[in-house]
Order: sequence, then C-alpha cells, then structure tokens
Amino acid sequence: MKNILVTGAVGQIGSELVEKLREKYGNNSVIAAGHKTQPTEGMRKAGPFEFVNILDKEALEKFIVKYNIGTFYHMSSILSAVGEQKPQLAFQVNILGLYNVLEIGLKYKLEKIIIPSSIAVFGPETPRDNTPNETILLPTTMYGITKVTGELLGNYYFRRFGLDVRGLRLPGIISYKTLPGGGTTDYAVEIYYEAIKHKKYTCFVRENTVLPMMYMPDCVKAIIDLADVPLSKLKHHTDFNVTAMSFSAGELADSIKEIIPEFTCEYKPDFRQAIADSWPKSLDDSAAREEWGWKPEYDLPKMTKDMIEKLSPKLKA
Ligand code: AKB
Repeated sequence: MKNILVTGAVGQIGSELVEKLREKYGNNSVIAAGHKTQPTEGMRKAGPFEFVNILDKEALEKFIVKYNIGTFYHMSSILSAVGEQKPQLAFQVNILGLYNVLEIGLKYKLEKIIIPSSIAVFGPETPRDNTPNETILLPTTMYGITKVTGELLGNYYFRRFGLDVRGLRLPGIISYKTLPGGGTTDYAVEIYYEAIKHKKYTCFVRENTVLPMMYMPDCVKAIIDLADVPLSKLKHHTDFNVTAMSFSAGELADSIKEIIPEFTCEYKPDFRQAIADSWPKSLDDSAAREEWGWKPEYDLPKMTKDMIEKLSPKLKA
C-alpha cells in the first residue's frame, strides 16, 4: 500500500487526524507536514514529519516521490477570521495551494485527495435552518469564496480527469488537544479553556448566535469514513454537509454551568459576528448519511462532559 500525506498536520484537526491515521495504518505510513509551527514531540517522534509551504509545488512533489504517497489529506487552510484580515493570503493558500495539490494529484496519479470544505460556503441568501446540501452558495467572506472554489475545482478534476477528490463541509469543530487558529467558531473552544482556568469568558458573538458544531472524535471519524468509502457509493464528491449538533453561545455556556456552576459568560460581539450571521444555524446532512453512513456520536451535554474531563487535568498540569 502507498503512504499517506497530511498537510496542516500541526493544526487543530490535522494533529488529531494524523494520530488516528497512524493508529490505523502504522506510524511510518503517515507523513505529517506542517508549515512553520513546531509539531509536538509526540508527533515528531511517532513518525515522519516535514516542513512544507503549500505554495512550494516543487517541495511538495519531492515529498510525494520520497514517501511514495498515494493518499493526500490536504488540511492546511487559512480560516474565516484570519481570512478577513488577510484576504490575499487566504486566496493564495486556499486556492493556489489547492491548485498545486490537484495538479500534483494528476501528475503522480494519486489514489485519493481529501479536501475539507466548510459551512462558510453558504451566505446570507442561503436558507439558514436545516440548510440543504444543494442550495445557494454565495459566501461573503474570502474564506467562503475559497472553499466554494475548492469544492468546484475538486468536482471538476473528478469529472474531467477522474481524480478521486472528496470533501465535506465541516461545521465548527470543538476539541481539547490543539487549539484552533483564526476561525469564527473558535469561541466554542476558548469558552471551555476560560471556564476551567478563570471561571469566566467574554464571548465574541452574541448569546443567541446559533451555529452547527461537531466534537473532534466525530470530525476525525467523518473525514476517515469519507476517505474509506468505495468510490462507487458516492453521488456527491467534494461537498457533503455534515453536522452533529446546533446550539447558541448561551446554550453552550449553560451546558458548562451544569458542571462548573460558578462559570459566568458575557458577550461582546466583534467583527466575527457578521461572519457567524452569514452562516447556517443547522444543516441537512442526509446525503452524507445515505452515501457513506455518516452518524455522529456526540451531542452538547456529552461533549461538554468529555471536554471538561479531558481539559481540566491538562490545564492544571
Ligand atoms: C471557521 O470558523 O472559520 C472554521 C469553519 C467553520 O470552517 N471553524
């Protein structure tokens, strides 16, 4: 079997994806690649790690050959909030970087490329409740524009060249191992850290802001399950809605108060409120359920219990 390359491996999702893939396929079969951030000692010791800039196509090609790569999980991306502060950078990394990956996929006949998309593909004109898989895609953020482009390019490379490109529209992802960086949904992670450390949090979206969310174990499972399903089962390719739960920032704070009663949360919306307001509140993910058996395990109370149990000893250490 050929090996697996994961870019964005030091990021919030990439770091846990690498861990799971190494458990499944063996440490040396999974090559982790990051841009500048140092990997943890655990990641570096467990298996191969390389630094690479996604815009450096030649360097990427060298790794494809050096490690005999067959499957490419392309996790590196500039997220929505940073994307609004640095739109040119978001365009380069998310579109030109992806273009490099797709072209490399053709040149080296990669077996599979996985490219996560996001709820950011939707915009203010999209129906916000139970948003269908096929609907209006008119995002107002640069991040959203790059993600729609990624979905369209991936589908194009599949139809036109037969390259097996797959992707899913991830909601906000909550986790305790690696902090997210630069997203609008980051408040849903920060709130747990601050609740445990300081018993209070100032949230950068309004209390009644509702967004679709998912806990990391479900997220990693979704990505790997989509990658593993036989191609013949797929009608969609790069644009599956996936979700696990939807809650308001206030409901999230209440779920934490159930376990940490002293916790208080106040709300001071900043520029990220407008981004959150342009995204759906909940998603219809029946296409993912039908085509590759998607089914989440965690709801809000179960996630909050696990987050606090896992994060508390880590923050006290
Ligand atoms: C972000 O907030 O930018 C990401 C996303 C929903 O894609 N977490």
